[in-house]
Amino acid sequence: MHPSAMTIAPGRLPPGAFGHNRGVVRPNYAFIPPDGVLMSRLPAYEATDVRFLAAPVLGARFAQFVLTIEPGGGTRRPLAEAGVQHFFYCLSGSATISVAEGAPSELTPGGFAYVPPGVPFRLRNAGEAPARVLALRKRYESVPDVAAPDPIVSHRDAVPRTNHTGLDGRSFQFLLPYGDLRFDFEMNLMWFAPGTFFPAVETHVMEHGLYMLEGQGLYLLGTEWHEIWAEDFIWMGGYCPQQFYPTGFDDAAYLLYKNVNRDVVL
Ligand code: UGY
Ligand code: MN
Repeated sequence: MHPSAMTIAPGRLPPGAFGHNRGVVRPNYAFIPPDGVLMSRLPAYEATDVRFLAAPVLGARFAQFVLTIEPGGGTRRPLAEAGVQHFFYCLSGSATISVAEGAPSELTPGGFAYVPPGVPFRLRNAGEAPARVLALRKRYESVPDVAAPDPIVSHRDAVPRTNHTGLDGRSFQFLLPYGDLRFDFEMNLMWFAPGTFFPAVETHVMEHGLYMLEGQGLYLLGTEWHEIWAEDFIWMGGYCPQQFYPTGFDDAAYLLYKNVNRDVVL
């Protein structure tokens, strides 16, 4: 009998936890289901838990994490980090963000914000339920004669769905302006209808942070396939071979970080 089919008394756990971790951590990628990601707190936030998904200690050159902000919680005061950009994507609940001198905006699920390097922001939960916000911090790679980007606060419903591949069932939402050299990373919603899949295994210099939003599938990392579903996270370092093969009856979607628009450092 599968442990999930057993009747277990309250306060007890079914057998099967030992040795059944879907997660793996390899030198150039990591597959991280949420179950084993423990929480911490951040000094700049109150009534807020943080769960780090990617960090330099893993090999990533950025940090990605989920904030759970209790009602009345959030940044203690305007927070600004010299040379570091922030990106926020609301997963559930709602959070109020103010960037620089801009008016406060409500981030509801699918709402997002880009905060340029060094620009102060406040992120607070004025609602009555906890807010879950996927967050990313990346050191800005400045380029002579290219200005840093302006702040963005928007919602995925305001971003067009495109498909440059010509393949049935694929679609993309580029949450940050695509091809704009001021930005040194992309945050892209990747949509897959049942039946579609990557035409080839990708192997590229860019790094990824992938947060699964909905649906399910099989993900190739290096030479191993992993079954993936909502709330799983993947870090892919540069040149990690990767392919996605959706499964199930519904669309699959993930939010994908990708560093772009910069030369390699020699
Ligand atoms: O654009 C990309 O690099 C994307 N196709 N990779 C991915 O989804 N793993
Ligand atoms: Mn890729």
